[in-house]
Amino acid sequence: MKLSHITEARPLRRSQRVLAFSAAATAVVFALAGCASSGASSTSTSAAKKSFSIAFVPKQLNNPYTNVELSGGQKAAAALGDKYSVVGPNTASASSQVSYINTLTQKHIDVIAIAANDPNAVCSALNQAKAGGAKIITFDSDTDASCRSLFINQVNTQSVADVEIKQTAEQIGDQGQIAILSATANATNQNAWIADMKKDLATNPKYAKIQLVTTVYGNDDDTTSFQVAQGLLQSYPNLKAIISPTTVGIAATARYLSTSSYKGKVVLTGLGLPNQMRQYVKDGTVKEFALWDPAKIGQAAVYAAKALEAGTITGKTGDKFSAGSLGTLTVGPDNTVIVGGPTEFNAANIDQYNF
Ligand code: RAM
Repeated sequence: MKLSHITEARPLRRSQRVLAFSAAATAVVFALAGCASSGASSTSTSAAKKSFSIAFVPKQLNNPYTNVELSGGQKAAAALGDKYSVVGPNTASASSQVSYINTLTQKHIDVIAIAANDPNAVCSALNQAKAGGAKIITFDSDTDASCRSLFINQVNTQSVADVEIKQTAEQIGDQGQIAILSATANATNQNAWIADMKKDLATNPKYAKIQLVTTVYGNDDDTTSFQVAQGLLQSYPNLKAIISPTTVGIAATARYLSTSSYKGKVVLTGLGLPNQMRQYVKDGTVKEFALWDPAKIGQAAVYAAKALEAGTITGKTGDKFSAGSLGTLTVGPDNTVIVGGPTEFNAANIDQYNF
């Protein structure tokens, strides 16, 4: 199948699992089946349509995690015969997605699936899309609940916090200073995980001697994250561990630690892609980290979109839909679908994973 790009796009090439994006592209849209949208209104005819158009708006392009997520969406849309496209900013700042949403509204895309960089900054644009007939799904990072029908959450929020704190506490003997190196300050998913980590630290007596000294932001930019990690270790000479619940942040921090005097002394945990973290597990920089298969999020989003478009679900709690190889997924509280649980990676199992 051919990938075609529509607006301001530079040439894209297709790989088996991971889509490579141009670092300089300001807007990239590519689609299976030739084009992103037929231009037809979806308002009243969607249920009768044979196929629909879904556009993914990730937090940012050029993020390896995003690319794996999208590969799952692309595959599912191809399997279902639906039109798939991606458009989004190169940086994950709060309002960077707004203009892309507006363009999708003008194109009458049937479903917009967005990983929000900010819970509220995109809402008015999404509401306009909705008014034009589009259905709105969030994935990875939610908006305010009023701005979407459904949230495809990779994993239960509290379970992410629990695994992060557990892996960290174990390695520092349940005591000492720790810090969090997050993505952007507004990211809904990051902030939800951080809030639950703070709750764990405050309420579990086992963690009473662990002190969270600061949260810093690498903005899901590799260079910024690397520099912020470096600064963190200079500012807190007694730091025992860094938790980086972002794939960009943990990889950059691991790279910094791996050639520094902190290697093997300062613990690094967080959420990382096994393919990015493998070398740091093997060289002893990192002992354990966690994640899930991001491709499943893209897949779940496409199947949820299909069910919304067909009118078999509305996104209410208790709704069920078939999601291909993921089986039947159920909409839980807060119109949220949980795709799976976190997997813990270490030297013993990391070679079993390829994403
Ligand atoms: C980064 C992004 C993304 C998050 C993953 C774990 O790539 O911040 O939103 O879910 O890490």
